[in-house]
Amino acid sequence: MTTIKIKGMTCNHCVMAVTNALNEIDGIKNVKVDLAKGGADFDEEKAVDMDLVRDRIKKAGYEVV
Ligand SMILES: [Cu+2]
Repeated sequence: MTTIKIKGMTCNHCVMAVTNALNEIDGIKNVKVDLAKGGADFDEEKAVDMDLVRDRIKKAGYEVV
């Protein structure tokens, strides 16, 4: 399991936006975004490029820290 910290999430809409952004990335499965912790957990079915993850989260309006 991979855990990332995400800055900028304030409500369940943000959780959904981040969840969708992660789910769209090839190789990422079992996404769980935690608003209280300000982070996300996911499994990598195959190696995932963290720069891509950062980029997609940023496009959704948030920041991986
Ligand atoms: Cu929100």
